[in-house]
Amino acid sequence: MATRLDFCTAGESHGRQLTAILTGLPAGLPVDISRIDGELARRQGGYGRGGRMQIESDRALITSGMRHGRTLGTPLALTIENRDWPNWEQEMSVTPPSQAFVSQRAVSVPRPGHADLAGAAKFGHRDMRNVLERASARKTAASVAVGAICRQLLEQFDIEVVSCVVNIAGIRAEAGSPSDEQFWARVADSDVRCGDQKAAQQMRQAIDEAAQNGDTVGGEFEVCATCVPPGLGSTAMWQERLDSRLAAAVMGIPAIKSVEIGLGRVVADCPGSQVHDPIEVDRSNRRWPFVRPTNNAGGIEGGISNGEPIVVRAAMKPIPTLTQPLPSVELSSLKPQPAHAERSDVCAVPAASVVGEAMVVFVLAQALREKFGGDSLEDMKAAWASYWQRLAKLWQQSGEVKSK
Ligand code: EPS
Repeated sequence: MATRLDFCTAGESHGRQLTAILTGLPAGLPVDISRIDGELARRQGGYGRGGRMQIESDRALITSGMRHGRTLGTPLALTIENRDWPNWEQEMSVTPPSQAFVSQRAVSVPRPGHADLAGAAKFGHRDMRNVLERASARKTAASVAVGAICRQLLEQFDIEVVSCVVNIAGIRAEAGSPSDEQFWARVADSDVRCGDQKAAQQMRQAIDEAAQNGDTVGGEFEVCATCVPPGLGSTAMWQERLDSRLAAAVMGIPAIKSVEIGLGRVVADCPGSQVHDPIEVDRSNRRWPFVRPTNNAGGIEGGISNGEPIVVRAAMKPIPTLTQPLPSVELSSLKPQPAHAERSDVCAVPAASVVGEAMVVFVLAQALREKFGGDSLEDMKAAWASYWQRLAKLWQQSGEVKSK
């Protein structure tokens, strides 16, 4: 369906480029391309990244779907070059390499925790480079570029999405409230994307220690979306629930092992009186007169956005490429051998937090397109205005809110 916002990406970590195709954008959306590169730069940063980020300097090239700065309502295609590609041209050639070429980088000892072994079994590969190249989180650059475009759609409706790191290697920090501008400025300035400077320092130390020990560390990030209208998602079908879609999108980021909305797993330990958010009325807000003193639901009730900030938290496992490798098995001999090791990151939680933002942005933009439809931004805005008018009328008719 043309109005269904969707995207797919292609590209190997050390191949020529990443490609993304994004369908279902309305026509007439202004897109500032420099902002895509800004988001790509944010994803590239972060304390604990390996040598690869010194090579890459990601730039998105939009090749279709736009004219004179605005979307056409047709599929939008973009590419991001891999600057490491010239070092891998023969190794990653899409055509058969010359006969003289002997791979120095064939991978035959799977890394515990990586897609290597399961992927070799699934696809029938002997050289597990054929698995790891696409399993690599390099592809998340394409998702972030897509998110940067979808974010510009959300901004047309005043919806904002931010994220911060709340745990690295077990060192925890609180997420700030969405309105705490100083907190978010500290997050933006922090190379671990943490707004608590003391915790950030300890996080850096933990990353340094892991690097010294040939080890890696994981952590958690939190994404928060504000000004999301009530009514996105649905309770009708499991696939339509906003929470199930956010969970799938964030779980789809490489290395994510858990996703929580609002209070998350803590709901299991508490009585209903301490979990559910009371409903109060603020009569000065005519179109949405409901106020919640708490937001344990993380902005979603029954799979539908309820007008409160949407809060998604995810846990990332430590990266499986260890320079002090774990025991494994060489696949052709089945003899024990330390796992494959190559250049990698020690910690990618700050980058994952930026990717998490992009995925939440995408799901919200998709749900927004579903609710407000239309072929152009103008159509969408008309549907948006009429929805808010309908809501305002509903509360006026119920006698709860007197018109001014
Ligand atoms: C990755 C390993 C590292 C990361 C890479 C993901 O790359 P390389 O093997 O080339 O050193 O830096 O992430 C990126 C390239 C990126 O852009 O995020 C892996 O194995 O998943």
